[in-house]
Order: sequence, then structure tokens, then C-alpha cells
Amino acid sequence: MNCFLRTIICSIFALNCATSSADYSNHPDAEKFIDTMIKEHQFERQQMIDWLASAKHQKSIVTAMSRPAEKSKAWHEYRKIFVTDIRTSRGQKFWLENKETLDRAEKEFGVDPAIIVSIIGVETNYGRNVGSYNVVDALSTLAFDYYTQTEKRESRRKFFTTQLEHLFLLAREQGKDPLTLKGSYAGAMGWGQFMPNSYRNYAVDYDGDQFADIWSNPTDAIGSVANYFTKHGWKEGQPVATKAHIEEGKAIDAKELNRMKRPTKTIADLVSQGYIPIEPFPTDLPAFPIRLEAKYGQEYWLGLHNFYVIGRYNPRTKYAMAVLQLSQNIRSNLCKSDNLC
Ligand SMILES: [Ca+2]
Repeated sequence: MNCFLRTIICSIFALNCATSSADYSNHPDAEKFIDTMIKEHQFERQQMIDWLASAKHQKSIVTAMSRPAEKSKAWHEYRKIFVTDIRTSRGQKFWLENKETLDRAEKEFGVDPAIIVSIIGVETNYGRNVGSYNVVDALSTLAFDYYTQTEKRESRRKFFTTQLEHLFLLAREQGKDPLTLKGSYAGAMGWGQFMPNSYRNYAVDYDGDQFADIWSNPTDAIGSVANYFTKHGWKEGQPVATKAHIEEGKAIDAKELNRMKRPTKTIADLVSQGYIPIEPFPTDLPAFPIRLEAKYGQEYWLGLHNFYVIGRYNPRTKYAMAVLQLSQNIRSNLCKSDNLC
């Protein structure tokens, strides 16, 4: 059944349509997709048809995509989800259990272990929440049945179509049945929640068993997250962000705020615009201004190059700030109770 029609029928008659067989092999866009998989990657037509016919439409994916926490929650609410005592102590435990691997990753990739530990904590709560969707369902729903339905941006539809292509390639490379691969509602997989193209490009085998497994192997996850950060420009030993005040009487330009782009201005430029950083960083460091909604009023920050790099993982200011603050709490706990400072 046409998916849009099915959604309407499900909502009018209050039917349980949480999942349903959509047979994406018959979708108008599937023909082109299948042709690409045959011509460019030498898959068999019948195999592709069978896989797409098995993919299920998941209504909860559409709901979750429409309301990501980064969009729907103010910073002070978002922070409460990720920067918690329990996640901090789990991060501390994860660090101690994987200290040798984290030390090696820091030496080989130059990435702060606190950031690696924090990313794995924010993404999956240390492997506790790696996602229970079939990734084929998630990516088929998003590639064929979401952006067309809601008339959202063509580039996002293409993005998920490309991810679906990478998923089948990844499954073949790893010798797995693509229908068994699990992940988030957006198709991100494993301890570090890599999308299929990131998995193929950045996941590494870090325990020497010749298999890059971030689904279940924390050692490979640590190496893979470190590799991702170094490939996206992490600068070793550089600061990430500093809190700031606004000079009294200065009006700031709201258009400049929270742009998770590579910073082009320097701290000195921002000081001249009225931002006063509370930490004395060199004024020639590139930075961009951030404003977050605290419980009572606004807080201001200057994000530096490495803050922007955290945003290569997820380009939301709140996400990168949660990663930074959780990393600081974990490091501080380790210093206090384990004397690892
Ligand atoms: Ca491995």
C-alpha cells in the first residue's frame, strides 16, 4: 500500500501500524537504487529485491526523526539527559577498564581520552543503548518513505539512500546478513553509533583480530572514535571551549551564534564584539560564539576549533557541549577518586 495512504488510514482508524511490510522493492525509487547496486557494486538483482522486500516501515522512526532531543529540548533540559552522575561514574569505570587502550589511542591518534569516553557515553551509555532497530528498516524508511512523505529536503533523502548503499556494502565486507544488523532509528550502529559510510571509512580494528567490530567490541570502538576525530581535524592538546560574559552595554549579533562551522574569527575578534572569555586562552585562536538556554537566563561560550570537531560527530551545539561537559566531569572524578589527573 502507498505509504502516505497507509499512514492516513492508520491514524484515522487508530490501527496499530507501528511496523508494517512496505515492500520497498516496489517503491518507485527502488528501481534506480537496485540498478546502482548492480552496476556499481555487482550485487544480484534478486538478492536486492529480496532485501528491500523484507525491509519494514517503522512509524516510530518517522516520529523520532521529527523530534530529535537536540531540537525539541532547551539546553538545561538536554543537559540533564547526558551530563548526569550515573553517566559520569559509568564513564569513569569504562575509562579504568579500558585504560591501556585509551592510553594507546591518545598516543597514536592524539585525541583526548576524556572526549573518546564521553562520546561513547553520550552515544550509547557505554554500550547499553546501541539501538534495537533493524538498520535496513531504518534506512529504507528514511530513504524511501520519510522525506518524500514530508517533502523535506532532497539532500537528506539522498543522504539516507547513500547510507543504505553503504550498509549493503558494509554487510558484504563484514560477511554479515544485512537484515540482522541493528542500530538507532537513524541507522547509526554500535558503541560509537557510526552511520554505514562512517563505519566503512573510519572504523578500525584496534585489538588485532582483523575485524573492525564497533557493534560489540569496546576496544575497536575506542580506536574507531579516535580515528574519526583525528581524521576530522582534532588538534592535540588544544582547548575545546570557554565560558564567556557579554560586556555591559554591548549588543551581540544573534546571527553569529551557534554556527557549528569551522571558526574563521579569532578570540580577539570576538572580544572586540563584546565577548569576554573567562579563561585566558591565546587571543589568536579561532573561535565562534555560542548561546545556550540555561534554566534561568542565557549562558554564553566561545567554541574553539576542537568544539567544531566534536560537531563533526553531530552538528548540534547542545550535543557538542554535552560531550564536553560530560568529559570534564569524568576527568574530574578520575582525578579525585582514582588519582588519575
Ligand atoms: Ca577487532
